[in-house]
Amino acid sequence: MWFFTNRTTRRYHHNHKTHGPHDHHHHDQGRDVESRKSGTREIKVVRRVLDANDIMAERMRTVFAEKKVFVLNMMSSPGSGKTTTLQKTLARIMPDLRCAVIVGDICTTNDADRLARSGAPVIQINTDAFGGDCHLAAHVVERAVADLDLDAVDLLVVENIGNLVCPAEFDIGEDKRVVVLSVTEGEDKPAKYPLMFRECDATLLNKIDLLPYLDFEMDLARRTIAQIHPGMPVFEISAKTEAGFEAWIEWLVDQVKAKLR
Ligand SMILES: Nc1nc2c(ncn2[C@@H]2O[C@H](COP(=O)(O)OP(=O)(O)OP(=O)(O)O)[C@@H](O)[C@H]2O)c(=O)[nH]1
Ligand SMILES: [Mg+2]
Repeated sequence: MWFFTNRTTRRYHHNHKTHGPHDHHHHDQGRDVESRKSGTREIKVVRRVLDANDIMAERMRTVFAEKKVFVLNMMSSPGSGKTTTLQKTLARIMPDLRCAVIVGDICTTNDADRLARSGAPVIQINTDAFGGDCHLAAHVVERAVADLDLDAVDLLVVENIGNLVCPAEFDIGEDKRVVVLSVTEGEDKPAKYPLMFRECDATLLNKIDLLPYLDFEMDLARRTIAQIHPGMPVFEISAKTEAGFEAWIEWLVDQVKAKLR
Protein backbone atom coordinates (compact mmCIF):
# COMPACT_ATOMS: atom_id res chain seq x y z
CA MET A 1 0.00 0.00 0.00
CA TRP A 2 1.36 3.44 -0.87
CA PHE A 3 0.23 6.79 0.34
CA PHE A 4 0.90 10.15 -1.20
CA THR A 5 0.34 13.22 0.83
CA ASN A 6 1.56 16.79 0.62
CA ARG A 7 1.64 16.75 -3.14
CA THR A 8 2.46 19.99 -4.82
CA THR A 9 0.92 20.61 -8.17
CA ARG A 10 -0.25 23.26 -10.57
CA ARG A 11 -3.80 24.29 -10.06
CA TYR A 12 -5.81 23.88 -13.22
CA HIS A 13 -9.26 24.47 -11.91
CA HIS A 14 -11.01 27.24 -10.08
CA ASN A 15 -9.12 29.16 -7.53
CA HIS A 16 -11.84 30.34 -5.19
CA LYS A 17 -9.40 32.35 -3.13
CA THR A 18 -8.03 34.66 -5.82
CA HIS A 19 -11.26 35.83 -7.37
CA GLY A 20 -11.96 39.49 -6.75
CA PRO A 21 -15.41 40.89 -6.13
CA HIS A 22 -15.89 41.77 -9.81
CA ASP A 23 -14.47 38.62 -11.21
CA HIS A 24 -16.69 36.16 -12.92
CA HIS A 25 -15.64 32.59 -13.50
CA HIS A 26 -17.26 29.86 -15.48
CA HIS A 27 -16.50 26.98 -17.78
CA ASP A 28 -17.19 27.46 -21.44
CA GLN A 29 -16.70 24.96 -24.25
CA GLY A 30 -13.90 23.14 -22.47
CA ARG A 31 -12.13 26.33 -21.42
CA ASP A 32 -11.80 28.07 -18.13
CA VAL A 33 -13.05 31.56 -18.82
CA GLU A 34 -12.42 34.35 -16.40
CA SER A 35 -13.82 37.83 -17.03
CA ARG A 36 -12.60 40.82 -15.08
CA LYS A 37 -14.41 44.11 -15.05
CA SER A 38 -12.04 47.00 -15.59
CA GLY A 39 -14.05 50.22 -15.72
CA THR A 40 -16.38 49.75 -18.65
CA ARG A 41 -14.02 47.34 -20.35
CA GLU A 42 -14.31 43.66 -19.80
CA ILE A 43 -11.06 41.84 -20.22
CA LYS A 44 -11.53 38.20 -20.96
CA VAL A 45 -8.80 35.90 -19.83
CA VAL A 46 -9.16 32.47 -21.32
CA ARG A 47 -7.17 29.76 -19.70
CA ARG A 48 -7.10 26.60 -21.69
CA VAL A 49 -6.79 24.53 -18.58
CA LEU A 50 -9.16 21.82 -19.64
CA ASP A 51 -7.37 21.52 -22.98
CA ALA A 52 -4.10 20.89 -21.12
CA ASN A 53 -5.85 18.28 -19.00
CA ASP A 54 -7.23 16.58 -22.10
CA ILE A 55 -3.74 16.23 -23.60
CA MET A 56 -2.48 14.54 -20.44
CA ALA A 57 -5.56 12.34 -20.26
CA GLU A 58 -4.96 11.15 -23.83
CA ARG A 59 -1.37 10.33 -22.90
CA MET A 60 -2.66 8.26 -19.99
CA ARG A 61 -5.19 6.57 -22.25
CA THR A 62 -2.38 5.45 -24.57
CA VAL A 63 -0.43 4.00 -21.63
CA PHE A 64 -3.51 2.17 -20.34
CA ALA A 65 -4.18 0.78 -23.83
CA GLU A 66 -0.59 -0.49 -24.19
CA LYS A 67 -0.71 -2.11 -20.76
CA LYS A 68 -4.24 -3.41 -21.29
CA VAL A 69 -5.54 -1.82 -18.12
CA PHE A 70 -9.23 -0.94 -17.91
CA VAL A 71 -9.77 2.27 -15.94
CA LEU A 72 -13.01 3.07 -14.14
CA ASN A 73 -13.65 6.56 -12.81
CA MET A 74 -16.12 6.44 -9.89
CA MET A 75 -17.78 9.71 -8.96
CA SER A 76 -20.51 10.96 -6.65
CA SER A 77 -21.33 13.50 -3.99
CA PRO A 78 -19.71 12.90 -0.59
CA GLY A 79 -20.98 9.86 1.27
CA SER A 80 -23.16 8.29 -1.42
CA GLY A 81 -21.28 5.02 -1.00
CA LYS A 82 -18.37 4.90 -3.46
CA THR A 83 -15.94 3.24 -1.07
CA THR A 84 -18.48 0.79 0.33
CA THR A 85 -19.62 -0.19 -3.18
CA LEU A 86 -16.02 -0.60 -4.24
CA GLN A 87 -15.13 -2.73 -1.21
CA LYS A 88 -18.01 -5.11 -1.94
CA THR A 89 -17.25 -5.07 -5.67
CA LEU A 90 -13.57 -5.93 -5.20
CA ALA A 91 -14.50 -8.82 -2.92
CA ARG A 92 -16.56 -10.29 -5.77
CA ILE A 93 -14.21 -9.76 -8.71
CA MET A 94 -10.77 -10.39 -7.16
CA PRO A 95 -8.61 -12.36 -7.73
CA ASP A 96 -10.14 -13.27 -11.14
CA LEU A 97 -9.54 -9.68 -12.10
CA ARG A 98 -6.33 -8.12 -10.82
CA CYS A 99 -7.42 -4.79 -9.36
CA ALA A 100 -5.75 -1.63 -8.10
CA VAL A 101 -7.29 1.52 -6.67
CA ILE A 102 -6.43 5.19 -6.66
CA VAL A 103 -8.55 7.11 -4.18
CA GLY A 104 -8.80 10.87 -3.99
CA ASP A 105 -9.81 12.78 -0.90
CA ILE A 106 -9.13 16.24 0.37
CA CYS A 107 -7.89 14.86 3.70
CA THR A 108 -7.32 11.53 5.47
CA THR A 109 -6.35 8.03 4.39
CA ASN A 110 -9.61 6.56 5.71
CA ASP A 111 -10.80 5.23 2.36
CA ALA A 112 -7.38 3.83 1.44
CA ASP A 113 -7.29 1.96 4.76
CA ARG A 114 -10.72 0.47 4.08
CA LEU A 115 -9.92 -0.47 0.49
CA ALA A 116 -6.49 -1.93 1.28
CA ARG A 117 -8.24 -4.70 3.21
CA SER A 118 -9.23 -6.10 -0.19
CA GLY A 119 -5.59 -6.94 -0.84
CA ALA A 120 -5.48 -4.63 -3.87
CA PRO A 121 -2.69 -2.04 -4.09
CA VAL A 122 -4.19 1.29 -3.06
CA ILE A 123 -2.83 4.77 -3.62
CA GLN A 124 -4.33 7.64 -1.67
CA ILE A 125 -4.14 11.13 -3.09
CA ASN A 126 -4.81 14.00 -0.69
CA THR A 127 -5.43 17.38 -2.29
CA ASP A 128 -5.47 19.39 0.95
CA ALA A 129 -1.81 20.41 0.73
CA PHE A 130 -2.38 22.20 -2.57
CA GLY A 131 -5.64 23.96 -1.98
CA GLY A 132 -8.12 21.16 -1.46
CA ASP A 133 -8.97 20.62 -5.11
CA CYS A 134 -12.46 19.21 -5.55
CA HIS A 135 -11.60 16.73 -8.33
CA LEU A 136 -8.74 14.59 -9.60
CA ALA A 137 -6.99 15.92 -12.71
CA ALA A 138 -5.08 13.81 -15.23
CA HIS A 139 -1.62 14.88 -14.09
CA VAL A 140 -2.36 13.87 -10.50
CA VAL A 141 -3.53 10.45 -11.64
CA GLU A 142 -0.47 10.16 -13.88
CA ARG A 143 1.86 10.63 -10.92
CA ALA A 144 -0.02 8.13 -8.79
CA VAL A 145 0.00 5.57 -11.60
CA ALA A 146 3.80 5.83 -11.82
CA ASP A 147 3.96 3.88 -8.56
CA LEU A 148 1.75 1.05 -9.76
CA ASP A 149 2.92 -2.03 -11.63
CA LEU A 150 0.46 -1.79 -14.50
CA ASP A 151 1.60 -5.15 -15.89
CA ALA A 152 -0.06 -6.71 -12.83
CA VAL A 153 -3.34 -4.82 -13.15
CA ASP A 154 -6.45 -5.57 -15.23
CA LEU A 155 -8.80 -3.06 -13.61
CA LEU A 156 -7.75 0.25 -12.11
CA VAL A 157 -10.54 1.99 -10.22
CA VAL A 158 -10.22 5.67 -9.45
CA GLU A 159 -12.49 6.75 -6.61
CA ASN A 160 -12.77 10.44 -7.31
CA ILE A 161 -13.20 13.17 -4.70
CA GLY A 162 -16.76 13.41 -3.37
CA ASN A 163 -18.35 16.10 -5.53
CA LEU A 164 -21.22 15.89 -7.99
CA VAL A 165 -19.99 18.76 -10.16
CA CYS A 166 -16.26 19.26 -10.81
CA PRO A 167 -14.94 15.70 -11.35
CA ALA A 168 -17.28 15.30 -14.35
CA GLU A 169 -15.33 17.99 -16.20
CA PHE A 170 -11.95 16.29 -15.98
CA ASP A 171 -10.94 13.45 -18.25
CA ILE A 172 -8.35 11.29 -16.48
CA GLY A 173 -7.78 8.80 -19.30
CA GLU A 174 -10.47 6.44 -18.07
CA ASP A 175 -12.43 3.92 -20.15
CA LYS A 176 -15.74 4.27 -18.34
CA ARG A 177 -17.28 6.52 -15.75
CA VAL A 178 -19.91 5.63 -13.19
CA VAL A 179 -21.84 7.91 -10.89
CA VAL A 180 -23.15 6.69 -7.56
CA LEU A 181 -26.35 8.43 -6.44
CA SER A 182 -27.72 7.37 -3.09
CA VAL A 183 -31.46 7.47 -2.61
CA THR A 184 -31.01 9.63 0.51
CA GLU A 185 -29.86 12.49 -1.74
CA GLY A 186 -33.24 12.86 -3.44
CA GLU A 187 -34.58 12.03 -6.89
CA ASP A 188 -34.10 15.60 -8.12
CA LYS A 189 -30.29 15.44 -8.14
CA PRO A 190 -29.88 14.24 -11.75
CA ALA A 191 -31.96 17.23 -12.91
CA LYS A 192 -29.92 19.61 -10.75
CA TYR A 193 -26.52 18.20 -11.69
CA PRO A 194 -27.06 16.99 -15.27
CA LEU A 195 -23.43 17.17 -16.46
CA MET A 196 -22.40 14.29 -14.22
CA PHE A 197 -25.18 12.08 -15.55
CA ARG A 198 -24.53 13.12 -19.14
CA GLU A 199 -20.82 12.30 -18.81
CA CYS A 200 -21.18 8.94 -17.10
CA ASP A 201 -21.68 5.51 -18.68
CA ALA A 202 -23.71 3.99 -15.84
CA THR A 203 -25.54 5.10 -12.71
CA LEU A 204 -25.54 3.19 -9.46
CA LEU A 205 -28.62 4.08 -7.42
CA ASN A 206 -27.30 3.11 -4.00
CA LYS A 207 -28.74 2.56 -0.51
CA ILE A 208 -31.98 1.02 -1.77
CA ASP A 209 -32.20 -0.78 1.59
CA LEU A 210 -33.30 2.62 2.95
CA LEU A 211 -36.17 3.11 0.48
CA PRO A 212 -38.86 2.05 2.98
CA TYR A 213 -37.91 5.02 5.16
CA LEU A 214 -37.76 7.63 2.38
CA ASP A 215 -40.06 9.32 -0.13
CA PHE A 216 -37.61 8.75 -2.97
CA GLU A 217 -39.51 8.54 -6.27
CA MET A 218 -37.61 5.86 -8.15
CA ASP A 219 -39.68 6.24 -11.35
CA LEU A 220 -39.05 9.96 -11.47
CA ALA A 221 -35.32 9.45 -10.87
CA ARG A 222 -35.13 6.91 -13.67
CA ARG A 223 -37.17 9.09 -16.05
CA THR A 224 -34.94 12.11 -15.40
CA ILE A 225 -31.75 10.11 -15.90
CA ALA A 226 -33.17 8.67 -19.13
CA GLN A 227 -33.94 12.20 -20.40
CA ILE A 228 -30.44 13.43 -19.60
CA HIS A 229 -28.64 10.36 -20.91
CA PRO A 230 -30.89 8.09 -22.98
CA GLY A 231 -29.98 4.43 -22.78
CA MET A 232 -27.53 4.72 -19.88
CA PRO A 233 -27.77 1.66 -17.63
CA VAL A 234 -29.10 2.36 -14.13
CA PHE A 235 -28.43 -0.25 -11.45
CA GLU A 236 -30.40 -0.19 -8.21
CA ILE A 237 -28.07 -1.49 -5.52
CA SER A 238 -27.44 -1.58 -1.81
CA ALA A 239 -23.76 -1.64 -0.96
CA LYS A 240 -24.84 -2.61 2.57
CA THR A 241 -26.86 -5.72 1.67
CA GLU A 242 -25.36 -6.26 -1.82
CA ALA A 243 -28.86 -6.32 -3.32
CA GLY A 244 -28.71 -5.73 -7.07
CA PHE A 245 -24.98 -6.44 -7.23
CA GLU A 246 -25.22 -9.25 -9.82
CA ALA A 247 -26.31 -6.96 -12.66
CA TRP A 248 -23.77 -4.27 -11.76
CA ILE A 249 -20.89 -6.74 -11.48
CA GLU A 250 -21.88 -8.40 -14.77
CA TRP A 251 -21.87 -5.02 -16.54
CA LEU A 252 -18.49 -4.09 -15.06
CA VAL A 253 -16.80 -7.41 -15.82
CA ASP A 254 -18.15 -7.31 -19.39
CA GLN A 255 -16.63 -3.86 -19.88
CA VAL A 256 -13.25 -4.93 -18.50
CA LYS A 257 -13.11 -8.18 -20.48
CA ALA A 258 -14.00 -6.38 -23.72
CA LYS A 259 -10.81 -4.35 -23.34
CA LEU A 260 -8.60 -7.23 -22.18
CA ARG A 261 -9.58 -9.41 -25.14
N1 LIG B 1 -27.83 1.98 4.59
C1 LIG B 1 -26.82 2.03 3.72
N2 LIG B 1 -25.72 2.72 4.04
C2 LIG B 1 -24.72 2.76 3.13
C3 LIG B 1 -24.79 2.09 1.89
N3 LIG B 1 -23.65 2.34 1.21
C4 LIG B 1 -22.90 3.11 2.00
N4 LIG B 1 -23.52 3.36 3.18
C5 LIG B 1 -23.05 4.16 4.30
O1 LIG B 1 -22.92 5.51 3.85
C6 LIG B 1 -21.79 6.14 4.47
C7 LIG B 1 -20.86 6.68 3.40
O2 LIG B 1 -20.36 5.59 2.65
P1 LIG B 1 -18.96 5.66 1.88
O3 LIG B 1 -18.80 4.36 1.17
O4 LIG B 1 -17.87 6.08 2.80
O5 LIG B 1 -19.26 6.83 0.85
P2 LIG B 1 -18.25 7.57 -0.16
O6 LIG B 1 -19.04 7.96 -1.34
O7 LIG B 1 -17.06 6.71 -0.40
O8 LIG B 1 -17.85 8.85 0.70
P3 LIG B 1 -16.67 9.92 0.37
O9 LIG B 1 -15.50 9.14 -0.13
O10 LIG B 1 -16.43 10.57 1.69
O11 LIG B 1 -17.25 10.84 -0.65
C8 LIG B 1 -21.16 5.06 5.35
O12 LIG B 1 -21.62 5.22 6.66
C9 LIG B 1 -21.65 3.76 4.74
O13 LIG B 1 -21.70 2.71 5.68
C10 LIG B 1 -25.99 1.35 1.59
O14 LIG B 1 -26.17 0.74 0.52
N5 LIG B 1 -26.96 1.38 2.53
MG1 LIG C 1 -15.04 7.19 -0.21
